[in-house]
Amino acid sequence: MKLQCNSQSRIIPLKQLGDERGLLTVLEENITIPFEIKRVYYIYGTEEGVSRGMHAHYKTRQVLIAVSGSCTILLDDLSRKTEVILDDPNKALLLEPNDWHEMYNFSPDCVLLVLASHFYDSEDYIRDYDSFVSIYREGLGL
Ligand code: T46
Repeated sequence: MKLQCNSQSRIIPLKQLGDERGLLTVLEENITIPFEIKRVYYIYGTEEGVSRGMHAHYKTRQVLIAVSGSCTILLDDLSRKTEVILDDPNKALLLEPNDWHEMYNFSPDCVLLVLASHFYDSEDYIRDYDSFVSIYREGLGL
């Protein structure tokens, strides 16, 4: 399956395979996922009212999929802020390094699967919003 990423929404629709036994969705690096996958993690058991994220990255690209339940992602790439509801295991959200992101409204059954282009590195995080603005405004020449 070819990558179909709407650059406006960053949503990657995933192909659902199914038969009488149930459903199956495939993720392949550099095919459905537009990078080499170095790391996989998942977020679950999030309490009501909790927000996570609130950072951007220097290098890491990521794809987020709510494989169970739902949550909301706020994206801010300095040109616009977008809220995306992930509530379908066949809907993936591409996060670029310069996307400031926050995750909230987790349903109790939410399992948020994340595929990342880089190994974990705490130095790859930009956790201060003002720093994010100056780093990416300079980078984008805004
Ligand atoms: C992101 C969003 C979508 C590790 O040791 N290795 C890892 O690969 C990750 C992802 C986390 N950690 C440790 C670092 C912290 O002590 O796990 C703890 C929780 O991580 P954090 O507070 O960064 O979790 P979130 O949900 O705020 O953010 C995570 C990712 O860290 C981040 O890259 O983009 O999910």
